[in-house]
Amino acid sequence: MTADIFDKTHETMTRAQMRELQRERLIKIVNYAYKNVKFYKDKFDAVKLKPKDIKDLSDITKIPFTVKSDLRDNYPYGLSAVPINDIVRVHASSGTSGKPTVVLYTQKDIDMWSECMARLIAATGVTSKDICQISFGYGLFTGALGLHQGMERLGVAVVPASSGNTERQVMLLKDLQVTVLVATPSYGMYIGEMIEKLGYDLKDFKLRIGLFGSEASTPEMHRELEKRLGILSTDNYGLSEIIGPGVSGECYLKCGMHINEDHFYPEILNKDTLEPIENEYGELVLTTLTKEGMPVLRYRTKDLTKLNFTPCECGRTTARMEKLRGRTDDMLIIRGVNVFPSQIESVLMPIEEIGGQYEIIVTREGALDSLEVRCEVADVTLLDNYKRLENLKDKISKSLKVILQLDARVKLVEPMSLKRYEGKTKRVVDLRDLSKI
Ligand code: DLL
Repeated sequence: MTADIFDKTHETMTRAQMRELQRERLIKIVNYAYKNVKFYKDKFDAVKLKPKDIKDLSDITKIPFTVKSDLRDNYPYGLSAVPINDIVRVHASSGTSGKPTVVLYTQKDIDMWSECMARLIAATGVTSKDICQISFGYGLFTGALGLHQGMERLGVAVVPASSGNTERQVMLLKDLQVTVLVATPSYGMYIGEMIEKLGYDLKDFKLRIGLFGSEASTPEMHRELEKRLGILSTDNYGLSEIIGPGVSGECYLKCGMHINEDHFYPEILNKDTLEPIENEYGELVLTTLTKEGMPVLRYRTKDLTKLNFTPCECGRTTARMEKLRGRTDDMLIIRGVNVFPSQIESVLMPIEEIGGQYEIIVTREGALDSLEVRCEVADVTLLDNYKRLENLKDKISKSLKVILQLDARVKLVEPMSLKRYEGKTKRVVDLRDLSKI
């Protein structure tokens, strides 16, 4: 398999050329943000920083961070760098509480976003001959329209199915001979389960590539998606505050997510000291280098990853970020041990006897934290066989113990009994705060 490079100029630059372009664009965006957004002027003035102090990429560390609450505090239009008549689109991120964080785009931003998406889509092997079903929810969420625009930019036929009504999703995939699926990995898994439940054979479908993103997923989860859907399953990453999807994505070789780093400048910082680090996992901090409507300087994503600057065998030279290990705020501390949900997922996915969905429940019994992992058995008859059930539970607990260094209670439940989500899945239920009451 190969994949066309959509923008040879920007995706195959030498490191020196890329750094020079980033330097020029950084200087420009810093001056632009300082001049047009009061929030940035105030932040710079508070630390006595002038735009002219930013001469080189390394000077970026002088710039104060931007965090999610800055967007909320300036709700809805406070961070706009242009008058409202130049804004052509408003999106918002799905906040769990309070006001959403609103993000703004000019037409130039939409064009840049579409180009960034088209690059990442082409890198997976998708071409204008493909038919793509978008099973992200359309609306304020950036996922659906972001992928939609990129697909159209590449000349792909788009089926804007949106999420929900999973039986109908399967019908559309089959009848319209869809070749590319876009969804969250967990919804992709649900669609795969529905295909099986409806008694179809993979031969009834023409699916060949999946672009999954918007939530954490392990390589094991992608292998499961490949098996269930008969596709190449790729991961792509982004966040509303920066643009939406389109920040980075895997090429068909799946060895890290290529960052559109001529538009989004990445830094990796030690998550505690916030000092720059190399070749290590840390918090990803992003700066938009070209965004016009709402430029964002040094945004703390809270996402943990690591960068690789070596050119990829696909021909692209853009920096690659490792699949996300999780967010700094996803990490559970259970009896003093750090646990990422992704570690649990990587244990569960390869186990044949269980399905692709799971739930993690953390409670506090007395002074002690307790971890329960619920998973569905693949074959319901197993629930009637006590010995096989106990053996399977034992096998899962032992594998979890090796990875987590922690005892977990395993609960096996009926197929299709755990809650399914059509967007981002909530895998963790942490009841510890409640149990303190
Ligand atoms: O989820 C943008 C997006 C849409 C990306 C569709 C990819 C595909 P938000 O709703 O603002 O934006 O959520 C952003 O989701 O900070 C990560 O924690 C998480 N996230 C996004 N993509 C991935 C991924 C969209 N591929 C937040 N792997 C980010 C792991 C991801 N986590």
